[in-house]
Amino acid sequence: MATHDVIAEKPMVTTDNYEVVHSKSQLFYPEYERKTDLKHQTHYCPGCGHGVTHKLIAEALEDLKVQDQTILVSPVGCSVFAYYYFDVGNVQVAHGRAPAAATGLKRACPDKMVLAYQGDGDLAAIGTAEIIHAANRGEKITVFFVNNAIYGMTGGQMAPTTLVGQRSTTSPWGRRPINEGFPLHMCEMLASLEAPVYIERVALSDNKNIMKARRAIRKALELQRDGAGFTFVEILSPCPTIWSKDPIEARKWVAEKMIPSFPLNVFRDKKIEIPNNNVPPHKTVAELVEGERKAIADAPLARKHHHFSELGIKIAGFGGQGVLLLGQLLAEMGMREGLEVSWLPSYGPEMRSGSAHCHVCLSKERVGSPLVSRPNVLVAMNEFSLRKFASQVVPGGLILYGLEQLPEDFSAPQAQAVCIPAAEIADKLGSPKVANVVIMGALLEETECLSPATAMQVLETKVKNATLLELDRKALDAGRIYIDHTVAVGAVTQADGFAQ
Ligand SMILES: Cc1ncc(C[n+]2csc(CCOP(=O)(O)OP(=O)(O)O)c2C)c(N)n1
Ligand code: SF4
Repeated sequence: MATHDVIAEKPMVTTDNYEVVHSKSQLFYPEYERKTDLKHQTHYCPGCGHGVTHKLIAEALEDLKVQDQTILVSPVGCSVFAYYYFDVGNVQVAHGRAPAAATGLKRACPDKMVLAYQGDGDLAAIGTAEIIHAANRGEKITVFFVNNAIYGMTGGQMAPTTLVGQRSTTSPWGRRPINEGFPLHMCEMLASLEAPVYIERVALSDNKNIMKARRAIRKALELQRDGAGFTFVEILSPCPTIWSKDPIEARKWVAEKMIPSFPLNVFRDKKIEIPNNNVPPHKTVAELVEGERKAIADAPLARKHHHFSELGIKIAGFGGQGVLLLGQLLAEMGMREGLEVSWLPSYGPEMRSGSAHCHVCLSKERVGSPLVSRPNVLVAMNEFSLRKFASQVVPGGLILYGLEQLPEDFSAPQAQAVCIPAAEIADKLGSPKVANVVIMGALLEETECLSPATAMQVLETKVKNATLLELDRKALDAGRIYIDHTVAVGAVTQADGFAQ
């Protein structure tokens, strides 16, 4: 009681056998944001482990004198309102994302104590990836993991930690490993990683274990204060309401059912040295922004009279053919010529050799949408893309097909089609990789939308290898020359891609 104030406004209630004393850590707000008659108490159900865990954390922070340096990241779940109680810096994040948010906070404010507070649904279901990667990176945060073997807030659905045989609204016959798998043991999983410095599981089953929980919570916070590394305390915690038990029975259930499945243990307690060699040069955000601003200001801007007010280009092919890069180059060229531009990639999960396409807008006005659903120009680097997108091309638009001739049964009467065997030309130049630059040359020559000189400027800034740059220059020229000397312009689509 020495360090914690007795709340004066509530009179002490005397019962026959004992006095009820409302007391709480000074680290809690004096009053909670609740209805007037509930301002002295939390919203947690009687006997809920969240209340006890809050008290243990608050007392530890108070005793460590770190209230003003603490940032608490609250989860989604019954404890979502932790920020109504803890008088510290508070952030409330999306479901499961506390370790990711805590990572950012700690990296931005390394001198602060950053705590993530999470339930088992939050941490071990929707947030599994975040906790594993934060632990694996050895983020210097403390995570308090309140495991009550159920989703409390949403009315008792099965959690990853629900015990085998335990009933929940989504496992009404009891959890069956054959159907729902086994409970996840987060401490054991995290202890298989190299970076964490402290991992302990404790239980709120009886006073002795609550005292152990108190020690574990303090130890984790002390380690963070001393800059040690990733610390994690799992707290087996009663949820009397969802378990349909009174608070005493619920505590017994923690002891008798939960602890055998989730053994209490210190899984990790050692100082870990994470190698910190090869440190990249550090720049502040201001320096980075300034550098970027200067690069843009220094870039030569070739203001050019463009014959269009807006040009939508769709570039499609297989992943690996450089279709996305071609779009980026065009967008960058557009910027250099003072146009508004956008570039929007779209590719399947397979990336390399799967189909990929991108949308490029070049415009004199601000771009309304980066999506090009009715392109003026379609660059199709393979037959699949040609067939897929040709019908989208606007009447009078252009199809630039990256093969020698169009498929025999193909027609897109609304558009002009020009064929250019880009891969073949690139091969002859010495590398199939520059087929996209051959196509770029053809596109610039055919549409005159941007200047070839700007194309070379952009390539010069992107391609550092002199041999490759020379190859790109040749590819650009080859594409232009092919259009000038080999292709008849003004054609309507014929099977061979040439004019009638
Ligand atoms: C993205 C998203 N998905 C689902 C939900 C619904 N939801 C709210 S709390 C919760 C589970 C909370 O369970 P747990 O983390 O165990 O916390 P407890 O309430 O038991 O303390 C779920 C699924 C949500 N709010 N947001
Ligand atoms: S439902 Fe369970 S976890 Fe939620 S406040 Fe009530 S006892 Fe606590």
